[in-house]
Amino acid sequence: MDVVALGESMVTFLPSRPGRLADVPSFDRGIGGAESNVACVLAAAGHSARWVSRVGADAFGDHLVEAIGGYGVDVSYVRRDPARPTGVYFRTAGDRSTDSHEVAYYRAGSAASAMTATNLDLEAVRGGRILHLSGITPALSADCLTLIRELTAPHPTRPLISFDVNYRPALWRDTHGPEILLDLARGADIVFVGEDEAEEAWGITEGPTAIREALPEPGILVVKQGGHGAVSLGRAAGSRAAWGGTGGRGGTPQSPGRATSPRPATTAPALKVDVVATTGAGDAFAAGFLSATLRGLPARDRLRHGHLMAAASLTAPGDLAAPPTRALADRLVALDDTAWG
Ligand code: KDG
Repeated sequence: MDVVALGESMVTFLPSRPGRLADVPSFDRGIGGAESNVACVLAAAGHSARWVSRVGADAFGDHLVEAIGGYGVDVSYVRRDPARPTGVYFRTAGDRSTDSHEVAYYRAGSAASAMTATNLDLEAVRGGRILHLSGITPALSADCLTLIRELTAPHPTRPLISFDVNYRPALWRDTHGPEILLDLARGADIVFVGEDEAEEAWGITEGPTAIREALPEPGILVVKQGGHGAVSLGRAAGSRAAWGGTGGRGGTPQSPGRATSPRPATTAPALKVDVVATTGAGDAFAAGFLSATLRGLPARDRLRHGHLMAAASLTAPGDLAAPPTRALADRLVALDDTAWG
C-alpha cells in the first residue's frame, strides 16, 4: 500500500446557486474530507491508497464508502458505528478568501469523532509507505487528539508521516489548537502548511524561512503561497530525512536520522486559473506532491504535480474534482518554464 489516509469524511451539501446559506433553497450532494480527498486523488493517479475512518451505520455512511471506494481507494478498514451518525456539512460555493464563504458543520458526536486506537485497525493504519494525517482530526475530540498523538509518536512500524496542518479555527474548542498543531507537525516527516495558515495559527508573518525555523524537524516542509506558488524546503540542519527532501531523487525511504547539511529551497509558481472554489485544493496539492514523492521525482516536479492537481480542484465546485491522469500530468509537468510562468 502506497498511502493510508486517516480522517473524518462527510457528505457535503453545496448550494445549487450562489447566495448565503440562509437564502439558498436547495443543495447538491457531494463528498468531502481532507484525508479521503488525498486518498482519492492518489488512487486516480495510479497509487494504492487506503482510507481508514469510522462512519455511521446510516445512508450517508453507505454513500461515503461507496463513493470513495469508487475512486479505487481501499475502504475495507472503514468501521461502521451503529450508535453515532456520519458527519455532514453545508458550505457556500464561494472562494474561501471572500466574505461569502460560509461553512456549517453537523459533525459533533459523529462516528469519526469517536475514533480511537482501539476501535480502528492500527496495523492497517500503519500499513502504507506513507500515513497521511491532517490537523482536522485532532480538533474533532479528545479521543481523536490522543489517536493522532499515538500515530505520530515513534513506533517500530511507523511509516513516513505526512501531515497537512489544515487549521480549522471553527473546530477547535480550546485555545491550544495552534500549539497542538505545531507540536504534531514537528513529529511528522512531510508537512504541508499555507503561508496564510502559519500566520493565522502561529503568528508567523515572515514567510517560508521563518516557518522553517519554527518547524526544523520534518524532512520536507512545503509552504503553500496561494495563487503564487509553493516552496519545498528540504532537510534543514537537525531535521529528519524523508525520501530525498528538496531536489532529491530517492524513491526509497532513507533511515530516519539527523541530517546535518541544509538543503536549498525549491520554489514553483502555481498555474493561473479562474477559481471556482478553493475547498479541497490543498488536499489535491498534497496528493500531487505525495504522488511525485513516491515516484522519486525531484522537488520542482513534486511541486508542479501538486499545482496541477490543485488547479483541477480549483476549477471545479466540489471538494473533490476529477484529476488529470498520470500520463497527462507528466506531460504538463515536463513543459518548459515559460509555460509554468
Ligand atoms: O480540505 C477540504 C476539506 O476541508 C473538506 O473536504 C471538508 O474535511 C473537511 C473539513 O473538515 O472541513
